[in-house]
Amino acid sequence: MSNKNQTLGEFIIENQASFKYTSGELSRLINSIRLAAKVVNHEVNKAGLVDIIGAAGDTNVQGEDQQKLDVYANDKFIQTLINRNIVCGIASEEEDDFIAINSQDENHQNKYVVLIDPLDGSSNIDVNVSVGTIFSVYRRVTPVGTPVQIEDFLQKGNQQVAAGYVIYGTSTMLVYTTGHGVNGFTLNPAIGSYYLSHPNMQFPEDGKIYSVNEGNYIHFPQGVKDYIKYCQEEEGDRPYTSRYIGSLVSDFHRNMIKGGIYMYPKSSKNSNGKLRLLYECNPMAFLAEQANGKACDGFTRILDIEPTELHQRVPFFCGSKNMVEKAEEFMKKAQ
Ligand code: AHM
Ligand code: MG
Repeated sequence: MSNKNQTLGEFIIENQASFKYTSGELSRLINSIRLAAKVVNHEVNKAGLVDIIGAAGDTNVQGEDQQKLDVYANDKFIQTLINRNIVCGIASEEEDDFIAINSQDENHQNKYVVLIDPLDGSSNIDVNVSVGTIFSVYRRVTPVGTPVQIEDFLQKGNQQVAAGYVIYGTSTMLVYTTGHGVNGFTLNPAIGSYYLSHPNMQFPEDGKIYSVNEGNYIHFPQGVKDYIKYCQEEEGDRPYTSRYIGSLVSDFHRNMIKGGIYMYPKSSKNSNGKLRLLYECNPMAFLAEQANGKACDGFTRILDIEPTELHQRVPFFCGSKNMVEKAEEFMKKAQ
């Protein structure tokens, strides 16, 4: 039984037997993410003190400015996973292509690939707003001992074996699932350990918060406009509250605790929205479903979408079940 004094390390050991495949590899993987997250957390927290913030001058594959901390977080997560020799491949939102690990070594028995958004919402760093790391884990589909291939990464979200995020907020939390519910651990910075602070997290079935960048309103599809108007109507428990941080992990985390919906729809400017299926939407959708919530692209379950490329974008609606279903209803009606 889980208890609130339990550390993440103890929790992983205790729950290892309930993982689908019990070689201990997945436990070691979560362990290295927890370690890298501690290092990144330290760096994020001192961003205001040292001159580390600001664009690094590079642009990532989506043509956006990279902040220095993005690069730092990307390097830390990749290095930790490579050094600990736990995975056979990594794909990162900050890298153009996937990385094959130990691809020359036939004895290399690692079965898992990790997809990661090392520092999501990084445009918020220089204004001291919470950012996060998002990760997603799959079993490779090509034979163990051979170099990983693109198809190991282009799997549907319903094949994920684990997913989670780290939120670097007023406190730092690691929230993850291995398909047996969602648990949240808070870092005690004095000791350097994560404690189970939020066991069995659940989205309330209904919520009163909607999170969307309303600046894009005129570019949204009619169904989204109609749903937003519905949220604002004076009726029953409406109008709902509008809350948008612009940091997916933070908006999701709040909505999971309080009840709400997050939307990044397509628009006349971005035909597939902004968020990436593999690095952002799939892991958050897996977490949402494990927490009794729901995630879709407006019509289709996110976890059933067949990925066609690493950096693919999809519209994203995610949160409390009844709210997401209501949004779907409006989308369908307006079609
Ligand atoms: P990023 O991966 O470049 O950080 O972008 C993802 C972020 C999400 O965290 C956030 O919800 C969204 O972009 C905000 O976008 P916008 O400023 O267009 O509303
Ligand atoms: Mg991102």
